Amino acid sequence: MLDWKSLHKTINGVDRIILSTHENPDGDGLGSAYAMYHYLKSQGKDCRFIHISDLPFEYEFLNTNDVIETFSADQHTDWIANAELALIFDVGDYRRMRQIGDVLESNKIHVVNIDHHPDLSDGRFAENYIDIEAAATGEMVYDFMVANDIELTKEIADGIYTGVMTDTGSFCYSNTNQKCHQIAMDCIGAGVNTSAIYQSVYESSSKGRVALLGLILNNLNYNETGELAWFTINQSMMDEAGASKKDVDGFTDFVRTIRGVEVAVMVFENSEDSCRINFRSKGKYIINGIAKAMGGGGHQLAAGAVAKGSLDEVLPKVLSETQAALANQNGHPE
Ligand SMILES: [Mn+2]
Repeated sequence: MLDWKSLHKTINGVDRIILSTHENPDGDGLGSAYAMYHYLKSQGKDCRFIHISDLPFEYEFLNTNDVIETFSADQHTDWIANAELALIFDVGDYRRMRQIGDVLESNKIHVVNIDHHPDLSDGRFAENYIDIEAAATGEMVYDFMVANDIELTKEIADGIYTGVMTDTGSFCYSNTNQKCHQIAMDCIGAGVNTSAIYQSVYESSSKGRVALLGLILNNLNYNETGELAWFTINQSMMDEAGASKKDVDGFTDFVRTIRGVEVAVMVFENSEDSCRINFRSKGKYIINGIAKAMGGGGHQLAAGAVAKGSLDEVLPKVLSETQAALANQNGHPE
């Protein structure tokens, strides 16, 4: 059990608090920080929720009164420099805060990591609250509220529910358990409109996203056994579809839904010399070791990495690492 009362004490002792999450934020990071933001506001704290990316369209519903801010050095550096505490949610890796992490570090801010990703022992977190058993960081925020007898307001519950819903694939993935459903029940009790959140997140695809999905599905690749499926996205596909970077989220989950596919892999050409890689597994294979070998990390069945190099350079490496890992886990090391 994590000592959530101790975190509460830390919060009570300060006034100015920055909340943040990882770049390319997802529903868990955003929902967790949003829930905590509203608790801190209710306590009269001088807090701001600042992250490094643009807010994805499907999470605009969390942005009531424009409380979610995108970092800009001009607007935020001085304010962050005078913060007494930083609460970072779902980040996975300190570096995924980008410039916000640099500002925190250079001003020696007390940074608390609240996460269900494995501990990377990055010395820059002053405190770590890590629970790799938690289905979502939103579940940990729920634990914090319960441990400190904090009532779930509608806003707090909206954030927690969004985190748990998105990280469990709407309560379908293998990490879903009784507690996830208990949290959902408590959130509904607090007034959360679950179908409205579902629609905002999953039924608001841009036309560019759907066009890009069409291009991907026409160019899917399988290994001999059909257990591994992979696809690539390059800049010309992005241009042809009129898609933006955030449109690619969730494609790997979709490819995993194909019958017989155990592992789905995406290699996305971020720029001429950088690729973003996503791994998803149905459960037969553990894939975060592959992500780690590529310089990334994540959960056993959902992981990722950012690798230096062009698509043509990175793809063969990803495929050989993945094929080797699958063979190894089948008891046939190459
Ligand atoms: Mn998460």
